[in-house]
Amino acid sequence: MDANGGAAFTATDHAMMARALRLAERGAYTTKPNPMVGCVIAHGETVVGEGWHQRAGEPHAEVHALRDAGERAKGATAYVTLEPCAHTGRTGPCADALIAAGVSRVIAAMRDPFPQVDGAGFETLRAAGIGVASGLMETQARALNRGFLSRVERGRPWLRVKLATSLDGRSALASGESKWISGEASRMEVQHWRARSGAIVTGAGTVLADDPALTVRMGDDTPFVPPLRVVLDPGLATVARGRVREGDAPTLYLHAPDAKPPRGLLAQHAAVPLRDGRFDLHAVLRLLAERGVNEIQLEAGATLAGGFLSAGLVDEVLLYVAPVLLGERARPMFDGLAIDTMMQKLKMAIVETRYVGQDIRLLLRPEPS
Ligand code: AOF
Ligand code: ZN
Repeated sequence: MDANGGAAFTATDHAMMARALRLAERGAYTTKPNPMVGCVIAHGETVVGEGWHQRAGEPHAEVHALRDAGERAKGATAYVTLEPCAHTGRTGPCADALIAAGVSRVIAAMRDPFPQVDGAGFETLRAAGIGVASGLMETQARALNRGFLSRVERGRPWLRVKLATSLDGRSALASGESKWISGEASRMEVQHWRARSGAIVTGAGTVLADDPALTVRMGDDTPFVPPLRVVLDPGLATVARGRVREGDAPTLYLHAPDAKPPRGLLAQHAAVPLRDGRFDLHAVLRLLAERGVNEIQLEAGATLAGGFLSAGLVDEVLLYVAPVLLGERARPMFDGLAIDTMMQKLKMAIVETRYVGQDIRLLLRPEPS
């Protein structure tokens, strides 16, 4: 964390940063692959400008807030949820814009680990004589951009497994049928989780069994950037069929190195190395990170979900438990977990619990073993 020069943050500072964080969140469905960023410009308790980053390629949060503030930015404090950028990407450096507008102080929630920024924004501001502090509500700011941070810091997207199960923990019938375990309210809500994701990942088995479209259908005109649909299909057995090829979102097929994409295949495709005859899941995540995916939502069967979990690559489980029983012949949530003793049990922390219609939604995070 950057030193804040020993400055203690006041209650007003906290209120302003909380406001900036709420503004940032408005970009949840549209900023990908960029982070969500919010900015508030204030004199004491008086807000004179606010803005948030709306879409990649469009102005950053600070630029919107500075435009909103106009002349009143002079001598003000700018609260930003992420270090102002110092690079010229698709937009000019925000640090320069803040200097030009004459703000006297910049308070950031956190440093931007993006290699082209990474402290350079703070340096530029300090060199211009502006007071800089960082670390205010950093925990909340990191949580907001856990996908972007995961991609930049770990080189892989944040991976959320979405599951709908029965009370007895079953995710599909033995036949593969899984429509519908959870209720309509849950299925509607899943659309919002899809909208914030950079990619929806599934397997060939799910394409054959369920024929999901994997598009976002929120039922209103909320703007969103469609997530990439990714099918893990080693032999490219499903490229000729499925709703996953239709609709307004791009589709990417990942296949084994020796699979031959059929001539005339319009969808994107890429080879991923295998390990013991199965996809190297680390390589899958690396490839998606390189393509700018911050957050993945895995909507697949027990084999793939179990594979990612066993590999220690699952960050979050979004679990809808419906009040039904499917019995012992139905499929489990995760296949392939080799657990024989209590010592080996996989622990999850419950982050959040709530009702959605008749279902219970749990948000879980696997605990380090
Ligand atoms: C900021 N304020 O509101 C955002 C920032 O392609 P560009 O030019 O939009 O640059 C994207 C990078 O800029 C992104 O990866 C992240 O490091 C930073 N995002 N920075 O000062 C903002 N969205
Ligand atoms: Zn910027």
